[in-house]
Amino acid sequence: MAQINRVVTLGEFIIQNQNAFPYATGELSALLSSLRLAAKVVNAEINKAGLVDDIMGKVGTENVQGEEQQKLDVYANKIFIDALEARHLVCGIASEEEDSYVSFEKEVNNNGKYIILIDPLDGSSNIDVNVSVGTIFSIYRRVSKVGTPAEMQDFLQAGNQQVAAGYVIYGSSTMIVYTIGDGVNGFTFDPTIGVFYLSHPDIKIPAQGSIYSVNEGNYPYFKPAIQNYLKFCKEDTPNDIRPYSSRYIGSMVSDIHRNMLKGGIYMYPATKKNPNGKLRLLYECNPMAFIIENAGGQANDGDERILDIQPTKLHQRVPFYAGSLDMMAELKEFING
Ligand code: P6P
Repeated sequence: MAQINRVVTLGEFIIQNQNAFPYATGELSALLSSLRLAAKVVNAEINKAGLVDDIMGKVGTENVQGEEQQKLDVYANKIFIDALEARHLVCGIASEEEDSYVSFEKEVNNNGKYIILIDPLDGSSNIDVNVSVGTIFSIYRRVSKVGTPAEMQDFLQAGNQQVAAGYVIYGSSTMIVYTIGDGVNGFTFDPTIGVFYLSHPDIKIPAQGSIYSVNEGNYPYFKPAIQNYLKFCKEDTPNDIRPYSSRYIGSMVSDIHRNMLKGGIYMYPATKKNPNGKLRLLYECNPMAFIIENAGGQANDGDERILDIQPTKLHQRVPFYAGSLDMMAELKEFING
């Protein structure tokens, strides 16, 4: 339980640190507070999922990825889009749950200087089995003319142009973790007072970790270099540094959050089913890469830095390797041969 006299709330923290935001400071506060509000609403619904049948399970539709939409996927998508549209700073949104980007055609939104990319509920297939899930968001300044509707070019910016990125993890406790490019801070939700307070200041991922996260069921489809790295992770060594521990819960936000706090590497290589990898560059890999690099880690596609990849499609997928510096260096040695 937070000690009131020591609580720094998310709202206070944003204001205290908004001068680090490279643009109009009040705008970041408004953007993050709308995301905070939406996170509280979605959190309340997720926490009921075990009790209220009508919000669990599948809608019976598929998203553009061909993935069955969970009822909470669709719900979370609407909550975040509505919350961001209402703040007028955002001229458009792209979401995993929307075929194309959503341009807020209202005059007041056309004057918005920002666009947001979002995975409203990542790992949602885990909801029915009570495994933690997350929301991932990525914020850019628009490149198209202010006063006009959002354009595709606003969404196809390289990850190194992000002005902010973060995730919400709906787990044993609900947290918001975000960066504006000057470090990473985590805030834990106290439902008794309805406030996110600073619980994990200046998160830094340990340079050396001993956790590797990958779906080993795809092992037969991995390139030999990745297979050899996994064998390396499992080798018995006299100094007991290895074998590493395998931890993978099928919810990227949770896997990466744990690895960021304890040290580790998360991998989603290309597979037979997903020859370009499964994870989406714009609203999963770029925001998580921005966060991990700001926590002192690395993220690449096996070759190129994730944040330097020039996107060509809204829902494009990339292989994704991210985590502790030393473990990423070990992996690189296997990839380079
Ligand atoms: P697999 C969830 O669908 C997700 O996008 C990530 O959150 C997660 O790490 C990965 O896919 C799980 O995929 O193929 O291992 O079930």
